[in-house]
Amino acid sequence: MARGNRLARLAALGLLGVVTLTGCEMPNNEFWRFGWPEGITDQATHMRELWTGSVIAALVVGVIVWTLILWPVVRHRKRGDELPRQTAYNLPLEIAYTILPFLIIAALFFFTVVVQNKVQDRSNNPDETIAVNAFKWNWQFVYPNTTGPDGEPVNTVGTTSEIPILVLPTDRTIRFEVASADVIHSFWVPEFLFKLDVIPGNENGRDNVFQVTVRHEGAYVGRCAELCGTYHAYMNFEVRAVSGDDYDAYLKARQSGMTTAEALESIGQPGHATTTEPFSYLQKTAQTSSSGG
Ligand SMILES: [Cu+2]
Repeated sequence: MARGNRLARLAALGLLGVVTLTGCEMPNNEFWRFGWPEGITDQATHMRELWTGSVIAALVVGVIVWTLILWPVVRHRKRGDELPRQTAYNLPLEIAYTILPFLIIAALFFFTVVVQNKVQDRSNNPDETIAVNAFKWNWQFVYPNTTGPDGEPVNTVGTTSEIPILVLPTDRTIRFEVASADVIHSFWVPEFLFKLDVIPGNENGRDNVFQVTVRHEGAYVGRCAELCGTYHAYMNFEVRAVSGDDYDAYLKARQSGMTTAEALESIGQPGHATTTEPFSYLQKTAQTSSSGG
């Protein structure tokens, strides 16, 4: 009787875990994120929900395991010299021990693959395509569907004295095609919760491709996440996510001949990076502090 009750309770808890995992929307606040950083893309939202669901499932399993440990410790303490009933070689129990963890792993694997497919999905027709070129040690961002005054597509190149700013529209599907001119770099915007290795040598295939939909306007730092040489640490850029209208106005301004900074200022944005400093600035600071000390 009591055992039947317990089993029913275990099953109910397991069911709760599954329902929680399959639920369309996970609660999103500091507590329910369980330390997960808040991303700014749809893809990041899927990843966060997988994390929240996984932690809830782990806690459900944890509570069951803690109960199974603590309950015998408290209720079945040694009461005398009489040996308690021996239950070794309990076949049904051992089968359950084997199958249950397998089911748990299968469920986690299933939801991981579902989310991975969403994150890596590039089947949607993108609204915008941006070509990213990585080189030692900076970035070039090209808007291939535009034509600047020189007849070439509008682009922004970083230098040692200027952080390249990648202007992106919110609420549109953006396809990134990343290429490297030399060694392996890695395109990483921490707020996307995503990084992609930039493998050189596939200019024709453009296999380094991913898509995101950004949902929050703002300035976010971007980095190279692959140790690519001497100045790897200074290979930063900035993502400036703006409204679709501002994005269109920015591209129009660039096509009319404005620089990145001028075009950004024309849509009411700071013309220079706000999230990170260019290499020359850091170098100067280092020199000043070492000569001062
Ligand atoms: Cu790099």
